[in-house]
Amino acid sequence: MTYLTSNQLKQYQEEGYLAPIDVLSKDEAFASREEIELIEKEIPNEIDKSGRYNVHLISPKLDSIVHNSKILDVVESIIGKDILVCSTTLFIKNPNEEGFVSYHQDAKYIGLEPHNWVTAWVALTNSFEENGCIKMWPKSHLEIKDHNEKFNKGNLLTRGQTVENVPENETKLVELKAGQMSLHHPKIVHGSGINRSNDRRIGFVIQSYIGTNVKQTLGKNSVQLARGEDKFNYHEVIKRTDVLMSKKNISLRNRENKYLQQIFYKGSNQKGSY
Ligand SMILES: O=C(O)CCC(=O)C(=O)O
Repeated sequence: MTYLTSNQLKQYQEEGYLAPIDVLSKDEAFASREEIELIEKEIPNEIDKSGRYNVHLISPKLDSIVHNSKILDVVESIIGKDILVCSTTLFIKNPNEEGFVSYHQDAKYIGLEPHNWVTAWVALTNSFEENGCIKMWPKSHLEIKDHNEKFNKGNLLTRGQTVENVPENETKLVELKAGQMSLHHPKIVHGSGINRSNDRRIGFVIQSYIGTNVKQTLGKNSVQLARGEDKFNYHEVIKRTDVLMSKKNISLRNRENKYLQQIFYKGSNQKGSY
């Protein structure tokens, strides 16, 4: 077991994020990429745009990342020993596409309260400045900031949620090799630029690991127990998969993704493509 050291924990608490952390081998990361690409080939458009959520429910390789004990040890250091998984997102940026992520805070629109949760961003390809890695604004996690909803072209966020006037000179690149992860706090301001390389940039994001005391205040999320015990039982529990693309799990995933869309667009009269 490799829990965070007190220095690493201090860094997370003070800066709002922590990286890089080695969690998968390069081969494991590549095998997960291959499974994603197989799904893309077998069921075209299934995991595009608003289908990018909860792919771990139909992919055994992504399921095993979500329940990876190295990741859970680190997560336990932050949110405690009772851990639920509450949805995942694939952030894929293809070369020659305009995809970017505006600066935002996850806690502003995800509905998970209290903020006893953490997001794990696992690199399935290298993620560097050139292909649009995440940029964090250290120490910005101390308060919730105003966001504009821009629904702007190329923005990979559902409503183009944007914190304006982020001081670029204070932001830090989070460069990761395939198999490494970063962790970020619910309130840290972060975003990313476009992919200027010749290969895809794939981030598999467990968004998020939540303590069992966390409620979904904007709608409904089902969960999986990742570690420990759930004494609160606030959420419906769904099974893990060991079968690739099973029909049953495809429909379960569709149901979960409809719940997510209701959360993401709550109170909005405009619908984006994610
Ligand atoms: O993958 C990216 O570039 C951004 C991801 C993100 O916003 C997140 O994980 O919360």
